[in-house]
Amino acid sequence: MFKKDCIAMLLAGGEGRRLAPLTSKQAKPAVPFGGRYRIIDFPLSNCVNSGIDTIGVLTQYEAESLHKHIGEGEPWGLQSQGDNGITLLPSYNTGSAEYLGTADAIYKNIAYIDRQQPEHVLILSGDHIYHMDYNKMLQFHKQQDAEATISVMEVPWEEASRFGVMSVDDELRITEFAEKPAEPESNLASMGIYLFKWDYLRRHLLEDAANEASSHDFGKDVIPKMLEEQNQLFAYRFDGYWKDVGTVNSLWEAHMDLLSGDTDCKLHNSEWPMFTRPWRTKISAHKSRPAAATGCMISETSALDGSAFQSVVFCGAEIGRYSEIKDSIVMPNAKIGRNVQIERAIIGEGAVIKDGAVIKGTADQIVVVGPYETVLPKP
Ligand code: ADQ
Ligand code: ADP
Repeated sequence: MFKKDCIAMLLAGGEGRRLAPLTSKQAKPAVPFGGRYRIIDFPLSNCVNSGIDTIGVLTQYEAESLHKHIGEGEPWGLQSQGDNGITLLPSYNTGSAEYLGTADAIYKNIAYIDRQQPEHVLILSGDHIYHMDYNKMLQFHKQQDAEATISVMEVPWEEASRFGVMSVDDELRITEFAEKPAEPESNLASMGIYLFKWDYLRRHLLEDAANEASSHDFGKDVIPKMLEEQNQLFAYRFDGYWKDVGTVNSLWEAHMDLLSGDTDCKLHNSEWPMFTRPWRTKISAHKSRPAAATGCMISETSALDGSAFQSVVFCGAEIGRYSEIKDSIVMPNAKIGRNVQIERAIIGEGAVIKDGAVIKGTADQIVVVGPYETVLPKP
């Protein structure tokens, strides 16, 4: 086995309660995104495009949905050979029923990481929409001779309390860190993307595991502990598009960002290709009426017979005659009947909306129909 420069560990086990009911039968990273992808395709494609060829995917909640999607890793060219390529690391394989937190998930897979003998380990999250060259972050991390590097960006002040926030000095050395503070003193937010020297992280994981007072979470426990020791922790500024799609409204907003085009996170970019496992749909040919859509992203394998405005219609979705879809997301294989009105809504995968139904969200809250749910018209 060769010593590796950098491997990635992708945390994909979170329950995603705030995305309910979209996560009722699927892990959050398996939730559909962008017409034909799933959220986890973003970090996976970023790894491929950054030349990282060894990825451990840590699964727990509704693990099966991710295992089916990832399979042997063939859509990403990452079929595993020994420990190379993608390796699924479900909590039930570690001899323990569950990962207690994000740090515990990595701790329980120390043996897997040790086998790779990596110099550095990149920790990724499975619920972010962004294109990022991890190599640039790795170069920065090496130049600083950092023990740990956290990818950061400024977020709107009113959202800062949803994140880990920090202060840095002129050289971007982290001086303070607070995980989701009620009253944030900084809007420089952690993107939950970490690079560590492996021997350094390994020591901290062992210490954290032995600490009974710890919740075994990177943001709550491990990062603050590292900072206490006054180690070389650096912030790496990312200036592209990045969105944590952990809530219904943020998932909806990220789709609207795609439509408005004012994001550098393009789905069709030959320099940063996106890879995915294609969906199975019953619709094979282009069936939509071309004039029926305004400002939309309409999948080639959908059948739009009604009309759509500022909406994303995924593969295999069907929208019947005289139905109107506005500011909405229609996920794969959803079936929408005739005379249906949908506005500011997310229609889950395989949902069935019967003729004449009306589904409307409000200015503050997007309404969601769960996967495989049926909605009837009000009598
Ligand atoms: P959160 O967004 O709250 O904060 P968290 O719930 O810790 O993130 O989940 C991070 C990733 O780990 C997700 O992809 C999730 O699916 C996965 N995960 C969660 N629990 C897991 C478990 N037990 N086993 C396996 N995987 C698990 C974090 C940081 C903040 C930072 C934000 C940025 O703590 O500091 O600002 O990410 O989004
Ligand atoms: P396959 O053909 O690969 O065996 P399926 O067609 O059964 O898979 O399912 C494809 C996807 O749709 C999976 O993610 C599965 O979880 C989901 N799915 C299919 N039918 C249902 C259902 N009735 N309820 C929930 N999820 C479903």
